[in-house]
Parts: sequence; structure tokens; C-alpha cells
Amino acid sequence: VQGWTDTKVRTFAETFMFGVSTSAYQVEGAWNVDGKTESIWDKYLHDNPDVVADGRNGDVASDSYHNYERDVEMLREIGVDHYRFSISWPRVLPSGFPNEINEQAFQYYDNLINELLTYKIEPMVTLYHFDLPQRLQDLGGWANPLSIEWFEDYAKVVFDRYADKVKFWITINQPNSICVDGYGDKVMAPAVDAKGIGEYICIKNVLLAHANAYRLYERDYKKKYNGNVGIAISVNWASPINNKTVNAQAAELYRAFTIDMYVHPIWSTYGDFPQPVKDAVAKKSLEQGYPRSRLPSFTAEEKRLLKKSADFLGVNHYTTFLVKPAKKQFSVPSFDGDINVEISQDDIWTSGKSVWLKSYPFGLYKALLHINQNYEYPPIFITEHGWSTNPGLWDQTRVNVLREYLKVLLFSIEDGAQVKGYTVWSLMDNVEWTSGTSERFGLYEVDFDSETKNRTARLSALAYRHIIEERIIDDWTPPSLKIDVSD
Ligand code: GBH
Repeated sequence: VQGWTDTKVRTFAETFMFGVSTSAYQVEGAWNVDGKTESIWDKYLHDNPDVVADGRNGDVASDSYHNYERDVEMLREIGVDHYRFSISWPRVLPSGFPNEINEQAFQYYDNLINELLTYKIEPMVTLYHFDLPQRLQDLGGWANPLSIEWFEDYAKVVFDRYADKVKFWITINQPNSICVDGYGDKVMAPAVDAKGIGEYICIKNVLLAHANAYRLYERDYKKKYNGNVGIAISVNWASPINNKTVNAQAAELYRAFTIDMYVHPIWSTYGDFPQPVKDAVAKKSLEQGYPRSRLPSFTAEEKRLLKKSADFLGVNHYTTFLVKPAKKQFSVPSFDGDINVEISQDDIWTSGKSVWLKSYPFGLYKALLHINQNYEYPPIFITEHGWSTNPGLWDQTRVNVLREYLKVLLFSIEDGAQVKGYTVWSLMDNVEWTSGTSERFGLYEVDFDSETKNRTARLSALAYRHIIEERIIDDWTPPSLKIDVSD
């Protein structure tokens, strides 16, 4: 673009899709209703109630299982083009396998999807958003290479049921959270914490599970239904803390481990993990006495399977980190030790309620530029972007942050980023994993103390509605917090 301060009015195209997102464990509740079995998150938080900041787990959550009509009413109030939600694997396949299909559970998703279609809201379905059936975890979860087949079989059941109605599919949400936080730490279920080993096994299997599901759709559904299948990847930005060469190199390596690790196997011209990641893990592994790299390799066939196994890249972008080489010692072995950097954030950036969440809108531009430069302008969907606050309806900071990032998104699109849509995390307050309900991400506030989990529009819901209607970013303020679906 010419400059960031020109007076040109930039608008989102009519075809640009605006939406909001949720995930099954975080909103559905009904954790053991109608034959649903435990997911790894049910098990983790049932067994360790103390790890949840405010003690509120996903047993009831926002109770969307019993509130789909109200949820769709909220979507109509905002006027979204699409709704991104996820299907709970242990709800529809209680054993984890398709030997037993839970018809009652599917009724819920039938109702939700039909209600969306009635109001011309495009369903965007995530097959896996962190809630593996515990029964499959007992068999090793994503560390077992058979998980690739388990996922394919589950995907087939869901594709069979909804391919005629759902045109946007996301196989897996954020492999880094699943694997680095779940297999190399206790931040996320299943809290395996097999540092330096578990992450990489999991990443390999999750990527192949994605690719297999993509190939399944391509082979058996694409011709007839013409839907799009992608994967959602955490693409936060990372800048050197200052322009010293060592810091620039550290930031580059950090991006290779956090972004390219997942994007490169699918979108690069030769597939496979990024070379700097392969080199770094191999070198450390040998130094540490392992006979081979702790990072497993892909066979030639697996690389072919992965290459171009997505119709679009789902980008989850929240924040930016500042990077420098580490002074401290990390555990040996570990993912952090393999990268060997320290990350921080600038104190002058506006802070969200979550400790890791600070606003640096230009980071979105840099992240999209990075994708374009390295992967030849893939079609992109922003599948998550959002902001956390305390409870309360007057969320002016969220409004400001969404507007600032959307302005930057317009610049990015003007400069060539192939962004087809944008999705706010989240439609409503929900269970923010181990933070419980202490961090609120919703455009709608949820009263978790009320029997019916009442939902009320925040200022940001109205501001977002205005953006969707006008397709521009301005300083509009609503006369009141009243929202009416009929006008
Ligand atoms: C997304 O993750 C998730 O997809 C979504 O379910 C979630 O509700 C939303 O964002 C808001 O968090 O160790 O300090 O980094 C965003 C990435 C990864 C950020 C895990 C928080 C743990 C805290 N998240 N991370 S920290």
C-alpha cells in the first residue's frame, strides 16, 4: 500500500465472508448426555479440578447443546455470513469408532445445521477441536500412528452425513496446541508432557490425519459436492526484539518451529518439515545421545500425500511475540530447548485479559506477508481472531482491537493476500480451557450462573454487525445496546 495514513476508504468485497467461531467442548456442555462418552478434556478437568482457573469446566459450559435456536438467533442478530463450530467426536462416536453411531447426538448437529441453512448462514465445520474420545487416548491418542485411520473413519461418517449441506470443512484446529501444549506440556489435555519426544510424534500423526481426511474428501465427495477442506493453524507473528542479527535469526527459527512446521509440509513445493527445524532437532538429538533425530521423518509417499492437501489455509491469529536467543536453560530434551529462544511482548501494547494476549495489529500484516512470500499466495480464511476481557457488556477495547486488526486486514488484501473471510473468536463466552470462564472472548456475554445460560449482546456484537452491514471500518457508536433481529 502507498501508506498507512492515507485517506482512501477501503471496503470489504460483497463476497468477503464474515463469521464467528466456537468449539464443541467450550460451548456445548451436556458432557454425558444422550450417550456421549468422555473426551480427553472431560477426563483431564474431572481428574484435575484444580488446574481450572475458576473451577468451571465444560460439563455444562454455555449449554449450547440445549440452546441451538438461541445461538442461531444471535448469529442472525449479528448478520454473519458463516458460523464456524466443531463436532464432538465422542458425542457422535461414543466408542471412538464408527461401529456405533450416536443418532441422538447427530440430531443436535442436524438441528443446528438445518437452522443455519434456513437463515442462509454458511456452516463451517471443524472436525477436531481438541476433544479426542478418551477411549482413543487410552490407546495412545495422537501418539499412535493408527490415529490417522481413526480420524479418517470418523471424518467419513461426518462427510457422509453432511457433505450435501456443509461446503466449508476444517479437519483439525491448531496442531501446535494439540501437540506442543498437550504432548510436550500440561497446558492442554491430554497433558502427556513427554517433552522433546511427544510433540513431534503427535505433529507427524496429526498432519497425516489431516492429509488422509483431505484425500478422502477429494476422492469420494469433491466432485459431487464441491466443498472446500482446509486446516486451521495458529499463525501468531514473531518479530526480533530488535534488529540485531542474532535476534533476527532467533525470530526466524521460532517462526519455523511455530508456523512453518505445519504450513510447509502442505503448501511448500516439496512438502516435508522445514529444513531449519529438521537441522535443529537432528543436531540437538545427536548431542543429547539419541541415535536418530527426535523429529520423525516423512516417507516419500507421506510427503506426496501431504503436499497440496488443502483447499485453503485457516489462519488463527491473535497476537505477536518478540524473540531473542535464550540465556536460560530449558529441559533436555524439549521443544523449547530445540528452538532455544526467549519470547516476550511489548509493555506498550494493549493487554487482553489473557496473559499471552496483546494487541499489535501490524503483526497480522507481517504474518500474511510471510505466508505469501513462502507459499505463493494460498487462499486464506482467518478462522479465528479475538480478544479477552472481564465480564461486562461495554467492551470498547474489544471493539477497538477488532477494528484495528480489520483495517490491517484490508491493507493486507490490497497488497495481495488471498483472504476470503474473517471469523471472530468467539460468538459467546465459553470455557477457555484451563482458564475456565475467567477470560471472556464472547461478542455475547453468557451468564454462567443462570439456569438457561442467558446470552446478552455486548457493544462488540453491535459494532461487528455494523461492519458486516457496511463493509467498512469506521467509528460508529450504537445509540444503545439493544439489538433487534427484525430490522
Ligand atoms: C485458540 O487458541 C483456540 O483455538 C480456542 O479454542 C481458544 O479458545 C482461543 O484461541 C482463545 O485462547 O502458554 O501462555 O501461551 C489460541 C492459542 C494456545 C493461546 C495456548 C493460549 C496457552 C497459554 N492458545 N495458549 S500460553
